[in-house]
Amino acid sequence: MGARRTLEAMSETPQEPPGTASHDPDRPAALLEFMSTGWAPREEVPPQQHPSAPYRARRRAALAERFPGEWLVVPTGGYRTRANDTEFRFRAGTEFAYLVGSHEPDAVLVVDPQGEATLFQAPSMDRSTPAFFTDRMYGELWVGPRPTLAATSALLGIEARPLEELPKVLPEGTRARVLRGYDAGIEALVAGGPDEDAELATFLSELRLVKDEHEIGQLQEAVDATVTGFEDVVRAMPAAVESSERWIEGVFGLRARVDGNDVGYGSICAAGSHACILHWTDNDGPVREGELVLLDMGVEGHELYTADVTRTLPVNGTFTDRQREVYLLVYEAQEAAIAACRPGADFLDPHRAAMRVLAQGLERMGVLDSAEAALAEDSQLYRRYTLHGVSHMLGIDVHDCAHARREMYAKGTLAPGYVLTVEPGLYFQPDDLTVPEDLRGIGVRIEDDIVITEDGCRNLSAALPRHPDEVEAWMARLRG
Ligand SMILES: [Mn+2]
Repeated sequence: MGARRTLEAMSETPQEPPGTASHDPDRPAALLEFMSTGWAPREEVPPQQHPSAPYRARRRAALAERFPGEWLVVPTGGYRTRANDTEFRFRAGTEFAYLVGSHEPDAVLVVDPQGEATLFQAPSMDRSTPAFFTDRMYGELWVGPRPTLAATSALLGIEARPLEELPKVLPEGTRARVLRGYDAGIEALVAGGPDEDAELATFLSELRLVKDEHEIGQLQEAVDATVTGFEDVVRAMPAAVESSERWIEGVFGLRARVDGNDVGYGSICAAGSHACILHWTDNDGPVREGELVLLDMGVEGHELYTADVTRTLPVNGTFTDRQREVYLLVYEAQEAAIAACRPGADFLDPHRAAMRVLAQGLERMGVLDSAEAALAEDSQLYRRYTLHGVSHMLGIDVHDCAHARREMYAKGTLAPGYVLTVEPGLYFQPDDLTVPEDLRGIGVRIEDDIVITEDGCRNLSAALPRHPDEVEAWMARLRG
C-alpha cells in the first residue's frame, strides 16, 4: 500500500471508485452526486501545539545537520493487509514518529538541502469527493475524518502540505537518502544508493540512543500503565486458572488499549514449562495452581514509547521452596546487573555481572560442576540455562536503535539518557536430563526498564515488586 496508492486514488477518476470491495453494491451516479451535497460546513478550531513539538524540531535539526545539502526522505508506511480487504491497525513508522509525531498513514517527512522540513500528508477524503463514501480504507464516512493539514501543522509545529504535491517537490529520480522498509512507492520515487540509505538508518538509530527528558517521561508513563496492567492480571489470576493463559493476555491487552496505544509487542503469558520457551506468544495453555507464570508484557503509550517488563509470579500467590530458590538466584543476578548500570560502563557489563551470579548459583545447585570452567570464553556452557543476553535498548521500538553500529551499541559504553532493559533469566527445559528432576519445567525471568543517569541509574519499573517476599505480599494485597 503506502503513499503511492493514496496518490493514485487522489489523481484518478477510475470506473470503479477507489477502495471498493467485491461485495459492495453498485453506486449509480445519481447517488454519488446526491451523497456529495447537502452537508453542513465544518468549523475547525486549530489545536494547541503538542508539548513534544520543540523536541521533535531539535531532532529534525540534528538530522539536517548530519546530512547538509541533501534531500532526506522518511516515510511512515501505510496500511498492511491482514487478509483480503482488512488491514492491521496502523502504527506509525518508528523514525517518522520520532521526528514528526503524526500517526497518519502514508505520510512522508522530507528535509530539503537547506535543512527545511516539510510533512506531506494525505488530506481527508471528505465530502468534496465521492471517495468519502466509496473508499473503505481512506473515505471519511468509513474511517472518520483525518486531521486537516492546518490542524496537523498547528499541533506538530511543522509545515504540512498535501501528499499529492510530493512528486512536484521531489520529482521522480531526485537524488535523495530514503529510510527504507516502510514505503516501497516512495523508495521507487527517488534515486540513491543503498549505502547512503543505510547511513541514514544508522544515524536515526544512534540519535535515539540518548533519550531526552520528554522521551523519558513517555517511557515512565508506559511503564506506569504496565504496572497497572500487571495489577489487573494478578486480580484476574483466579479467572485465568478457570480459563487459560489467553485470559491474562486479554486482561493486559485491555489495559494497554485503554491506557495506551496498544501492547508494544506480543504479550508473553507463559504458565508452567511454557516459561522455558523464550517467546511463547500462543498463550493457549492452562494456568495451574502451584506453578509459576512468566509474564513479559509492556504497554505502548500514546507517543509509541513502550515498556518491556517481566515478572514471574506464583499462580496461587506463594512460591514453593524450589521455585523461590531459582527465583532468588535470578533476582540476585538482576541486582548485580542493575548495580553495573552506570555511565561509562560497557553495554555488556550488566550482562557479565548477571552471568557470573547465575553460573555460581548453578554450581551451588549442582547443575554446573564448576562455574569458573563454565564461564570460560571458550566454554560458556552455563548458557544452556540462561539462553539470552540481559539487555537491549528500549524506546519507541521494544528492541530500540536496531540500526546502530555495533561499536555504538553491543560493543559500546553506556551514557546518561540511555534506556535499557535488565532481564536475566534461568530456564530448565522440561526434558533437560542435565538438571535435577524437580527443576525441570521451571523458567524464571525478571525484567526492568533502566535509565542511565549522570551518576548511576534509575529503575523506571521499580513500582512493581521484584523480591519474592514483596511479590507475595503484593499479590496477597491485590487478591484481598
Ligand atoms: Mn526485553
